[in-house]
Parts: sequence; structure tokens; C-alpha cells
Amino acid sequence: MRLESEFEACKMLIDGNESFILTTHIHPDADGLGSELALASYLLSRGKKVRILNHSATPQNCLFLDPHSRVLQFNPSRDAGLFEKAEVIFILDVNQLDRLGELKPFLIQSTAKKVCIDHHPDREDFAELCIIDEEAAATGEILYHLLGQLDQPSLSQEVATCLYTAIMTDTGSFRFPKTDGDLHRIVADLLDHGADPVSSYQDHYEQESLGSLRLLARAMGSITLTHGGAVASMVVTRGDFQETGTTEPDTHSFITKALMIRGVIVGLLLTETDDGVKISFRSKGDIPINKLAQEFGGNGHKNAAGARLQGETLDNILPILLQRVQQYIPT
Ligand SMILES: [Mn+2]
Repeated sequence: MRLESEFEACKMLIDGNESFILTTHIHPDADGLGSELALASYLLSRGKKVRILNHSATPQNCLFLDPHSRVLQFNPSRDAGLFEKAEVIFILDVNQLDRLGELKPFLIQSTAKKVCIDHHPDREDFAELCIIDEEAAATGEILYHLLGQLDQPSLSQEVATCLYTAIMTDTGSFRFPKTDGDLHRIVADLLDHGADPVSSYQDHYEQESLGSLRLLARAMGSITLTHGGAVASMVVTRGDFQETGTTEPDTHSFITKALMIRGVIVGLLLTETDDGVKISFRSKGDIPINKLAQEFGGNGHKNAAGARLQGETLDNILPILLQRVQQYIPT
């Protein structure tokens, strides 16, 4: 099995320590949160002290993963001391320190051992132990194998739900390229342990507000096609947020709509933020759209990436982006 020696090293760290902090990226998703909660459940079953601390609050559509309210939003004045006492810090579904938000300086200063479990490429070198599998469809998939290697008694329904939802969301409901037979065998096992595909889907995806659908209508109204119909771009402005009573996380699934248009192989979503512009990149097939994201200081996977540009404006960045994307379009 891949990562066997890393799993063994992780087991020793768990066996030999008592207090743990778990964290994931800003704007956490079901993969980051599901992975945290699955690992926390195991650590708690071993009688360990565990805190899950994230920069951002848990979004509404992930609250069902956390029935015991174990995930806390980081509060420096309340939680700083925990970083001095913690022996091990797990960093899940992220491998760039900047993506930890307010936790970054506390994590750097902490003398705790850092363990990074992730499936994103281009990792930053900050952890004593890296359990990274870029071939994994989700961090939840790595956690499934890790828990299998630890002396996890049996997957509870709660943990099966966390890992199932992590994989469901990170595979775009089992249709992204890393969805293969092995992954479906994992999913089958999770269903056998009580994960429910009907309620997971409803609890996660059917939780939109009316405002977010009105925002989607605006974003779809903004779509323009360029590069002979190969590139679809969408724009969301701060005015759109204000007038629909929504915020940035409401845009999380919009970019997939751009790829629904026949002939489109690159989708771009530009979102005006409080301090600049966020760009979401999607591509089909062999187009390495994370390379384009890197040109704008961002990162991500081959077909899905993002970048945040502070101090930039939509009017300034859109023409530059449309010019740079040209080199990624096959002629
Ligand atoms: Mn993930």
C-alpha cells in the first residue's frame, strides 16, 4: 500500500503523545472538516486530548458532519495557550501555511510536531511528517486508509458519513478524473458502515439560500465566451453580494456552471472581495489550469485551482487573465 511507512510513523506519534490540535484551510469544505472529525473521533476513542481549531467558521452545509460541535473557530486570546501545550498538530487538506489564516503564526511558533495529511500538489516544507498522496481523490480517502492501518475498532456511522461526504464533494459527486474502482470500493465500505448517500447529498447540497440562487442567476447572466467559445468567464461583484444578501462562500459551486456550455474547456470565475479579486479556475482534460493559477500567485489541482489577488480590480485583471489563458488553449 502507498504511504505505509508514513502511516506507521503517524501511528507512533499518536501512541506516544497525548494532546493534539487539528486544523484545515480557510473556508473549510467537507473534505477538510470530514477529515478532521474522522481523525478526532479516532483520537478521542484512544483517550487523547483533541482540539479542532479552524480559521473560519464551519459553513452551514457541513454542520451535519459535526453533531457534537467539536469544530471551533480559532480565537487567538482563548486558544493561543493550546499551541504551547499541544504535542502534535495535524494539518489536513492543505499544505500551504498561508491557507491557515490566523493560525499560521501560532503554528510556526509552536514546538509541537506537525503532521500534514493532504492530496494537493506543490507542498510547502513545514511539517515533520508529510502524508501526501497527490493521487488521492480526497484527503478523506487518505484518512480512510490511515484509520484502517491504525487499530481503529470499526468505522462508526458518524465517521463513515464524514469520510463519505469528504469523498463525495471532492470528486464532484463521483465524476472527477480520480474516481476509479478502488475509490468506489472505499465508498461501498463506507455505505456498509452507515453512510447514507441520500441524506449526505441533501444535507450538503440542498442547503442553498434564495439569495445564493439569485446570486447564481446574476453570475450566469455575466458569462461571456472568448477564444472561439473555449473559455467561459463569469464575474461576481461586491454589489451583487450586497443586493442579494450573500457572501463569498455562496459562490463555491458557480464555476462548474461555466463548464456545462458545449465547447467550453476552461471556466474562469472572478469574484470581487473586500481586498481585491479572487479567481477560480477550472479546465477539462489535459489543460493544467493550476499553472495559469500559479501565474497569478495561486495554486491547486490540474483541473481546479484558485488565486487571490490583493489590491487588484476586476476591470484591471480580467483582460490580463483572458490574454494569459490563450497559451493553455490547444490550437
Ligand atoms: Mn480536498
